[in-house]
Amino acid sequence: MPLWTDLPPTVLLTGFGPFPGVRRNASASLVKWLSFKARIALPHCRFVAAVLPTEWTRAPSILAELYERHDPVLALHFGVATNMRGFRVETEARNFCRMSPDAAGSLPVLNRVFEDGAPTLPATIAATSIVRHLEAQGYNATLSNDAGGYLCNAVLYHSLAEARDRGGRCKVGFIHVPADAKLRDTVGYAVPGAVEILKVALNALSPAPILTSV
Ligand code: PCA
Repeated sequence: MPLWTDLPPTVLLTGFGPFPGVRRNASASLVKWLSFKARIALPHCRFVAAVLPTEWTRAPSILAELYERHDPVLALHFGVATNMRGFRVETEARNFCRMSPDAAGSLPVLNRVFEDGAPTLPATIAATSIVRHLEAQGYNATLSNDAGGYLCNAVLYHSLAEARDRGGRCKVGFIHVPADAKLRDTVGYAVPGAVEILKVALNALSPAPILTSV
């Protein structure tokens, strides 16, 4: 019987479904393609891809189930944003929810993610190294300390809190990609770029589960 240490480390990848103003969410196709490509590029890890509903209540509860079921070492979340190019690597989540209706037409219960939560939680992936590496590979990438006040920020906050409460082994990050990306941009640009993000994020883990040349 294999020891638990023999099990491949699990990476959780999430995107989002549609929401008001975005009928086809590019982050959903991104994570599906990414998990497929990542399994080939990084065979020592197990990749789990999920598309979260863009809903204030259901997204965090599904996320908590995913943590419980898969116990990931890395959770990388993707969502779309307007007026941007390439990759926007978020460095923190704010304890703030904008009063905007979700995909089910509901508003957040509170204007905060957690009533008593810290004002901000820092992302725990190697954000600066990721941006440097992406740029060196010819991708357009920026750091951002403003993930917005909608579901992307809320999911990042929930994920950081969940990872912290589970002992901090799992590193957590959020990447915004352009909302107007066509499928060919996703497959030809965002997916290979996201594989590079995974390489850097995984190599920064201690101990790194794999050795890759980045
Ligand atoms: N973008 C939204 C939520 C879902 C998504 O893909 C955001 O930036 O909050």
